[in-house]
Amino acid sequence: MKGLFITFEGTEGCGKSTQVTMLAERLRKLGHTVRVTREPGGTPIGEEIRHTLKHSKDNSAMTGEAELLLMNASRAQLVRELIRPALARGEIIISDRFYDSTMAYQGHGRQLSLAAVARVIDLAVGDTRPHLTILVTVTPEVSATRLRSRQATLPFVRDRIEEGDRAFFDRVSHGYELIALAEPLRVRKVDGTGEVAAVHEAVWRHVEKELSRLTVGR
Ligand code: Z5A
Repeated sequence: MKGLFITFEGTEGCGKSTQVTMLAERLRKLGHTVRVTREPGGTPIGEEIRHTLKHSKDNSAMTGEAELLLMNASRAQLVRELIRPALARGEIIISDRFYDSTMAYQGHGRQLSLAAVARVIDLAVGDTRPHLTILVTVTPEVSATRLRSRQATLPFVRDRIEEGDRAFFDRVSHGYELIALAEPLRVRKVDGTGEVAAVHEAVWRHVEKELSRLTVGR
């Protein structure tokens, strides 16, 4: 198999982005070609969709269905413009969120039909599926504390999705648990509450196994 596709998932503030950066650096030091991306976004078209989804001043009335389709419009572009070509070249691609986010947030969080969500995801990704997904878990309290401390250092930017209530985010967390239970070989849970370096070592243990199994570009 050419290339390796790794995704990171979890609730906001769990530490995914920090871990994505650390993993990419470690893999590059070992000589691998690594491409990092994120969802929604990752391409010029996807980044415009991201703005509409999160920050556009006129997005308050967005329906769950529109949100589902926009997430997957961004994803369809990312898969074809970036992920498939990178995998075909034998590179390692790391994405900060992918379709498990849609099952967790639009399926479980917004309570859309899980079957309909799965159909839309199928159209967006086809057979482009992650080889490994790291689900970083933290309690809602840890997540809130981290987000507060980060917000204190940045100018305020309204984010429509973060305006969801506690029940919404509880359903999202529960959704992630169900996803991990359903696909234990692909989705590996990592406790995100420890020190950054300790979390990275736990992530690395899972990634290392994939590296020895796959032929990836160097
Ligand atoms: N969404 C969706 O609904 N459906 C979909 O299909 C997709 C996405 C793909 C994207 O938001 C939103 O879109 C997201 C889901 C939804 N919505 N929400 N709400 P985003 O891309 O802007 O952000 P995010 O993905 O939610 O994550 P984040 O807020 O950027 O956080 P993070 O990446 O998980 O964490 P971090 O930035 O690495 O760390 C947060 C802070 O904690 C930071 O100050 C770090 O320095 C600190 N940190 C990190 N790790 C640690 C440890 N271990 N100890 C202490 N402090 C730490």
